[in-house]
Amino acid sequence: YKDPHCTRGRDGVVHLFEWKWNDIAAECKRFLGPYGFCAVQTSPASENRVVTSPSRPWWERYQPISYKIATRSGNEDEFRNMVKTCAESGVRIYVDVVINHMCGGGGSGSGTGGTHFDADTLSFPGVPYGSSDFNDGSNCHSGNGHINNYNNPEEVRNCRLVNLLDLRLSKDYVRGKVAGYLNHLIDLGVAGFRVDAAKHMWPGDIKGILDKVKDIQQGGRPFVYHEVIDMGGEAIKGSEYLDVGRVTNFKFGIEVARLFKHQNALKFLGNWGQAWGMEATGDVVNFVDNHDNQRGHGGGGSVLTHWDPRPYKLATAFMLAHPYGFPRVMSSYEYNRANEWEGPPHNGDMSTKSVTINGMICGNGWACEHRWRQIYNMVAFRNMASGKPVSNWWSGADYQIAFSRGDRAFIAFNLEGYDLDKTLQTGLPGGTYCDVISGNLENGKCTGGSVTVNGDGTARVHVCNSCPDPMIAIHVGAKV
Ligand code: LAG
Ligand code: CA
Repeated sequence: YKDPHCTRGRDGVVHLFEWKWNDIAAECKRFLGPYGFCAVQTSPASENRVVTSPSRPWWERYQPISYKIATRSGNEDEFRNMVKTCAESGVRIYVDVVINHMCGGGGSGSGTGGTHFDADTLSFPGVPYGSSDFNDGSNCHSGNGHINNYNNPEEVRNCRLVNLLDLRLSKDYVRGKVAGYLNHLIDLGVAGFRVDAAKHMWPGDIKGILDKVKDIQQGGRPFVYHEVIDMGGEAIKGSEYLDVGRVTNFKFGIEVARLFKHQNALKFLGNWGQAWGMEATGDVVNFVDNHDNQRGHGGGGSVLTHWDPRPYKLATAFMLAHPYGFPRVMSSYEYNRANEWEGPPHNGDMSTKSVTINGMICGNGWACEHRWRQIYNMVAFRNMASGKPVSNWWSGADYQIAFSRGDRAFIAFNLEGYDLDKTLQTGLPGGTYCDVISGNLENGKCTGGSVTVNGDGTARVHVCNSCPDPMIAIHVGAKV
C-alpha cells in the first residue's frame, strides 16, 4: 500500500481541492503531465449531503449519503473521463475516501445525487445502510454518543466525530459495502486513496476492508495514505497504521512553519526526517498545509498557507528539494477568510466555477499554488534529483543552508538579514545553470538569474535577503 505508483521520472501529488473532474482532466493534459507531477488527490467523489446552513460549505463533501459518484465536482462519466485523460498524460488519480461515517445526525433530505436519506432513523437506502450498520448505542460508551476524550481510543473510534453517524466497520456487511465503493473506483482506474478520518477507525477494520479490495489496473496494491492527526500527546499514534499504508505527516507542516517563520534555525535541518520524531521516509505523505489546517480545521495549528506566499514558497521548495517522504502540494481557492466554511468559487446556482487559465495563472478565484514558478520548478528539481541523497550539506549562519542532491541538483536558502555570498560546493558538473526560482530556461537562455559552476563543482552562490524569494535552486535539467 505504500507505493504511489508514479509513472517514470515523476514524483509528488497535488491536491486539487474542490476542482471539477473536467477541470482536473484539462489540467492533467495541459500542465501536470508536461510538468512532471505524479498524481492528483481529488476531493471526495461520493454523493454528499446538501448543506444549506451555512450555504454549501466545503465540508459538506465529508458527509456521504451514498457511494454514487455524484458531487459538485461532477458525475461518473466525467470522473471516468478524468482518470483516462490523466492516465494518458502519465498522471495518477488518488481519491479522498470518506468511509468512517455518513452525514451528520438529524434531519432528512436528498444528497447531491438525488438519493434520499433519513439521518434520524439512520437510513441510507442508496447503499443501503440501516440503523444496525452504525456504532450508536451498543459500541459507543461515551455517554452522549460523541467523542469527548481523545485519550480513549474506544471513544475516538466508536463514537460520533462532530456528530457524524459512525459506521460499524467491525461488521462484514459494512466492510463489504465500503470495499465495493473502493473497487468501483479501481474499476474506474484510480491508483490510490487518501483515507479521511483514519484515526477514527480501527487499523484492524481498515485491514478488513482492504483485504476485500482488488489490485489496481496498473498492477499491485493501491497507494493508501491515512489521515491520522498525530502531533504527539494523544493516545492514537500514526505508527499504528503503517501495516495498511502510509500516514499523512502533520508534524511536517508544524515544523517547517516554525523554521521558515524564523522561529527555529534552518541550520538544524541537517538531520531532517526521522530524527525529528517523524515516521520513516517510506511511511509518510508530507505537506506544508492541507485543506483543513489552512482554515483552522483538522488539528489546526500554526501552518503556512498561500495567504503568506513568501515563507510558503520557501517551505514548499524545501519539501520538494529534500528526499524525505512523498510530497503533497496543496492547491487552494480564495474565499472570505471571515467565513472559513465557504465552498469553492461558484455561480449563482451554486454550481462550482470552472478554472480559467491566463498565461500560467489561474482565474475565477482558484489560487493554483501548483502553478507558481517557485513550486512547479521544484517538482522538476525533485524529479531530476530522484534517488540521489542529500550531499554537500552546508550551514552558515543560523538561517543559511545549502545542499546538493548528488551531482544532479543544488539549493540554497538565506533567511538572514543580509545577503549570502559564498563559494560553495554544488556537486554539479561545470557550466551555467538557470536559477529556477527566479526564472526558467527558455530558448537556451535564463529568464531569471543564473549560477556558474566551475570545473571542480564549486560556484559563487549569491542569495539576496530582501528579494521576493530568498533562495536559489539549480539542476541538470535547466543547464544553459
Ligand atoms: C477529519 N479528520 O479526521 C477532518 O480533519 C475534518 O476536517 C472533517 O470534518 C472530518 N474528518 C470528517 O470528515 C469536516 C469539517 C467539520 C464538518 C465535517 C462534516 O472540518 O467542520 O462538520 O467535515 O461536514 C460539520 C459541522 C459540525 C457538525 C457536523 C455534522 O462543522 O458542527 O456537527 O458538520 O453535522
Ligand atoms: Ca469510527
